[in-house]
Amino acid sequence: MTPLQSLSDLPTAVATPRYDRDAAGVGIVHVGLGAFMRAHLAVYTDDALVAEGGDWRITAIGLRSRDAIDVLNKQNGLYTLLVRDAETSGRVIGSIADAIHAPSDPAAVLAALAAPGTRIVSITITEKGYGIDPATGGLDDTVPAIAADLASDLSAPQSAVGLIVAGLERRRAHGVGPFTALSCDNLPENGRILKRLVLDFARRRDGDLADWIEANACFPSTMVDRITPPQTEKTRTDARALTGADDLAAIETEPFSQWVIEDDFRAGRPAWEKGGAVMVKDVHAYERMKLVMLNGTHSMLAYAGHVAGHRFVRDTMADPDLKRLIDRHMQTAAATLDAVPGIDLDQYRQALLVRFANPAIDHPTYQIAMDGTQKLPTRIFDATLAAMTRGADFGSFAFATAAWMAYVKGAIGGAYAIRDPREAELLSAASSAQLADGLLDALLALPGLVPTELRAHETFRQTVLSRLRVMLGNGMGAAIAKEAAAL
Ligand code: CS2
Repeated sequence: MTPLQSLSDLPTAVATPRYDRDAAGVGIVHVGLGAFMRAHLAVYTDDALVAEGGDWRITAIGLRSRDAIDVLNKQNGLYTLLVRDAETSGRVIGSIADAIHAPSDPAAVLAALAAPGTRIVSITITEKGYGIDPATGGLDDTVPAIAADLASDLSAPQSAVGLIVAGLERRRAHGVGPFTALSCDNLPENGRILKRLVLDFARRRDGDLADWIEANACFPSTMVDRITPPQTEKTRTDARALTGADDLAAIETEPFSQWVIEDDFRAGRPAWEKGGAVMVKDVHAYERMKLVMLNGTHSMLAYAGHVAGHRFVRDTMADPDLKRLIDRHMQTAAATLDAVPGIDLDQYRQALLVRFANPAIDHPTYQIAMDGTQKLPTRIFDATLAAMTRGADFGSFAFATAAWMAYVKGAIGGAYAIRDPREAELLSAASSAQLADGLLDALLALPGLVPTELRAHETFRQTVLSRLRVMLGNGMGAAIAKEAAAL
C-alpha cells in the first residue's frame, strides 16, 4: 500500500483540507508533536485556514524522539484524524507544513523561530516539560535540559523555555518583533507560568533581553480539552480503510473539543474561532474548572482504576462503585469553583461522565497515572485547600491522594513502572515504609510536592491514612467498595 502523501490520491469521500496548502505560508512554530497537538491545535488551525486562509501553517518541532518527525515529513505533513463515537468518522488534516527534529537540526529550528513570518510559538510539552521549581514557581535550574541551556550559547536549545528565549533573542538582534508564546498544557494560568519562566531564563542571560521580552512579548493563557488516547494498530488499520493509504501518523480522538483562549495576540493569529475556539479576556475560571473537574477526576480514577485492574477509563465507568466515586469527585471539585461564565457546572459534569464512558475510546488509566508529582498539585492539592477555605467536603481529594500513594507502593517489586520524573525519590520513600502511616509521611514529606498547609492539616492526614490503610490492607477493590458504600 502507498503511504499517505498527497491529497489528490485520496478517495473523494474523504474530507480533506479545502485550501491551497502550498500557497499558505508558515505562521506558527509548534513545540511538541504529540497526538494531542494533532487532535487539537492543528485541527483548529486547519479549520481557520479553510475559513479565512492566511499564512498560518505550522512547523512542528520535536525535542526528543525523531520518529514522529520523520513520519510526518515523509507524509508531507498529512495525517488522518479519526473521531470515535458510536461511529467513527475521519478527515485528513493539512495544517502541518513540516517538522524538525531539534537535536538533529538546531539551526533549522532557530531559523524557524527567528523568521519574521513566525508570529506564534505554541507548545504542548506536558507539565514536566516546563522546568518549574515546585518550591518557588520559578525556573528549576536543576532540570537537565534547563541546566544545559543555561550553561550554553543557545545555539542548540534542549528545553522549550530555552528555545523560546533563543528565538526571541535572535528576533531582537535582527530587529524583528517578538512572537506570541502560547502554552497549551494543563496548568492553571499557563501563559503566566510560561512568561515567568521565560523571563527568569532571559534575565540570567541578559537583563536587556528580559526587559525587551517583558515590554513586547505576549503570553496568553489557554484552556485546552480533547481526550486523545495513544495511536494503536487499530488506529492505523481504520485510517487505512478510510483513505486507502498507509498512515503512520494517524491519530484518534473523541468528538468533544474545547479551546478557550485569552485574546492577547499582538502579532496576529489564525481565525481559530471558526473552528469553535472561544476567545475571552480571562481564561482562569475555565482553566480551573477543567483542571479540577476533568483532570483531577482523571487522576483519581487513574490511580484507583489502575491499581484495581481497570485498563481503560471506560472500564472505570463500568464499575458501578467507582462510577459513583467519579461522579462524587466531580461534584466535590465543582464545589471549589466560582461561577464560570456561560457554563452550567452541572451540565458540564454530566457531559464529562458521558465522555469518560465513551465505549469507542481506549484511554489507558496507566497513561493518565504518569507524572503524578507534576499533576497532583494543580489537580488535587490546590483543590483540597480551596475546599477547606470554603468549609466544603474534601473526602474525594483525600481518597485520590491515598490512591496515588497506593499506586506508588504497588510499583515496588516491579509490577509496573511509576513513570514520573521524581520516580527515584518516590521509590525510595515507598520502599523504606512498610505500613500505611510510614508511606503517607514519607510521601507527604517530599519537598515541594504537598503544600505545607495541607501537610500540617491533621484531619486531611487522618482522612488519607484511613483510606490508604484499606487500600494496602484489603486491596483497591475493597477500598472502592467501602468508599462508595459510605456515600
Ligand atoms: C489526562 C489529560 O493524561 C492526563 O493526565 O488527564 O491528558 C486529559 O485527557 C486531557 O487534558 C483532556 O483534555
